[in-house]
Amino acid sequence: MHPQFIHACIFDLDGVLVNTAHYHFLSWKQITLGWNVPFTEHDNELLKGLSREDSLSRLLQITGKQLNAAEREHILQEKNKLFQQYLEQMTPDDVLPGVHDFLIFLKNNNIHLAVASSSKNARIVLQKTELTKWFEVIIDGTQIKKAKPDPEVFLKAAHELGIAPLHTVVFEDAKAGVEAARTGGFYCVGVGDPTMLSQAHQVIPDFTSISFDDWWQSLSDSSTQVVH
Ligand code: B16
Ligand code: MG
Repeated sequence: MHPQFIHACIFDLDGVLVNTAHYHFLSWKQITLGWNVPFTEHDNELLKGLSREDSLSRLLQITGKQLNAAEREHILQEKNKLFQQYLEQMTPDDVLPGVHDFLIFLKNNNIHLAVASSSKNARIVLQKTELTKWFEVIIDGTQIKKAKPDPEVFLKAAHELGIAPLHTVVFEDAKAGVEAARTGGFYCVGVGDPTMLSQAHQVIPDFTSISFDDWWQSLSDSSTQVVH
């Protein structure tokens, strides 16, 4: 992909634009403490990007815990209550470092911007962190039938922007999200740990550790690479 062919960037929300990925972990952690079973940040990597329901299914697999349908429903509500308590305290300071500067860089290059998140809380998060104004299109967990790793959320965002996946870069911090982006035919930049995100075309640690101009140029090489 050559930079001149990029017309849009689509951002995952939790873990890419804001630090809510950690709040999801803390909420699930509190649930598992109640069950008296171990659950680590490493286990949590497998839940990232999945819908709330799919996250619970994966959590049950990991911990070996069994729940009936009513208990499942109760836990889903409890987890969301815990998560929403963290959201209450969110401010623009929760935007991850380098994000604002990167959005300015993209706008200066006339790139269209969208958010594509599995979260049903995405709009509250964007509002609390004052990020809403940056994005022409926002697709969240309430607008899709199939969550990541299905590409629906990204395809819907690209469709609403009116730009083909071929001309769009997706930024993702989750394995399931990288898979979704690649299945949808997008160029995918992983944000975080290269060992977890090895299926991405490129992996960057975060938005503070790259030169935006160098990154822009690096898109010319479409083979998998890690940008330090
Ligand atoms: P909610 P993203 C995802 O958001 C999170 O990564 C994932 O951990 C969470 O389970 C999912 O949203 C659902 O969130 O419970 O708020 O509906 O990374 O796709 O922006
Ligand atoms: Mg994420």
